[in-house]
Amino acid sequence: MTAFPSDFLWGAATAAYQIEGAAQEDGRTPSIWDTFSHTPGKVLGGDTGDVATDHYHRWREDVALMSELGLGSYRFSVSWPRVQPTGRGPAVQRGLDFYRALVDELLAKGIQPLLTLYHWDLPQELETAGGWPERDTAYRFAEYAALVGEALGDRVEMWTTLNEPWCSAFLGYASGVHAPGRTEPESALRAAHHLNLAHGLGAQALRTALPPRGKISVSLNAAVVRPLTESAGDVDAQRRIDALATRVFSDPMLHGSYPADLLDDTAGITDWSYVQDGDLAVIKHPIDALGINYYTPTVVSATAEGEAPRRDGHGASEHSPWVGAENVAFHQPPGDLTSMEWSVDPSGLHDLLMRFTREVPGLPLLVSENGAAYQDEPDADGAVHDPERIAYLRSHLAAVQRAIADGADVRGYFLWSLLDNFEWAYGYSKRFGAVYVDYATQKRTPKSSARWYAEVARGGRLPAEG
Ligand code: IFM
Repeated sequence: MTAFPSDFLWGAATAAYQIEGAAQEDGRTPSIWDTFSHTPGKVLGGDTGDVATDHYHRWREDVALMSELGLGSYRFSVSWPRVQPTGRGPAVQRGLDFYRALVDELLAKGIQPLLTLYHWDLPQELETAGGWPERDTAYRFAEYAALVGEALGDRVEMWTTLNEPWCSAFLGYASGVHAPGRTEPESALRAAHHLNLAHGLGAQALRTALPPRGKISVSLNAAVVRPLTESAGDVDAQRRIDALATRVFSDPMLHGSYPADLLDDTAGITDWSYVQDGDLAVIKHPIDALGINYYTPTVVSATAEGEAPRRDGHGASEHSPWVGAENVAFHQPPGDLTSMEWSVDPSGLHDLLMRFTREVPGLPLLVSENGAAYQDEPDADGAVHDPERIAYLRSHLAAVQRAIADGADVRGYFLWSLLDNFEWAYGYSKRFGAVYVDYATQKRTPKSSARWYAEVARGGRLPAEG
């Protein structure tokens, strides 16, 4: 196997609500995920992020683990309600101090921080004021971006505005399987626009706050959508879902316009009049890299007359996240399944990297999330063997390598996730970590995949199989 580029970033990723815990400490106030997870019936088993993996208290141990695993970079998110509890006004110093200490420890160990500003934990007060469907939330985000940028810009070089805005908009406001759990199609589209605007305003604010070496990106869970057949109906279903999953964000962010077909498809739901003059120029603010989060492809078809549309794998809800495309049917793609019942298909990652290589030549790409959940359990000796995850990582890293050979400028790979953690509506039932967490004791045990990944990171190449 040939080597990856010598400056390739080998990382792992997490998000604040999924790992930090300490939900009520040091001035933190509830986010929409605190409210949602404490609402009976919203999260499997009634799990919450109150304690999570207790990273807020164990961060030194976690950084030591990263160092032991030879990681070159760590992607984490800042909890907005920890640094700006009401979503307005001055920052809470204790909140900023936590992230400053974390970053300093990372840097001391030679691990580059990649800081995500928003990984879904909107301060509850902002949701009470209307949430992402309201324009003001985008201005609040820009203010928060400036606060964090000014506080940490001297030591953090790589910044991400939003993680997977699709989930925030469409799972949060259309299907309601994510916080805040609203099921209002028009609100989902308004939220999508205001998330786009937040990205643009946030990028502007960061550009002002950061020193010139600061780099700004956004992470999209751009979808790989494949038609079940080449029939006109199935190809049209693919187009609709691609518009709603990917182009609703990537077109304004990268090209400064909304896709005309999306506007047509959703005309019965909204008139898009909340897109104000000048918004698209703000949203198109230049970025230094595009983060791609990829797990599995999607296969769609048109629904036959009288047939009930089959739903996708984004949680159980009678409300579709695919507003304006509710008739599209979703099918299980081929391939082995992870415990999320997501099929394993690394060709999708190659396809996505090549898509954006063609669409925005010259824009560096990061695989900002990729990984798999399996039902890992320690054996009698306490070791956790996860050969399926190693196979998943190997095949997806090989796809990245193929994309690089085909001309994609991929600068790094971030395994999701460093630790087992709170998997949103699935609570703690899904384990994505390279490191096993015993939630009763908070003991961390690197799985075999963590050791394997450490070897990859150290050598900069995939080891021989077997
Ligand atoms: O756990 C999530 C993460 O928060 C966002 N991307 C997908 C992961 C797995 O579902």
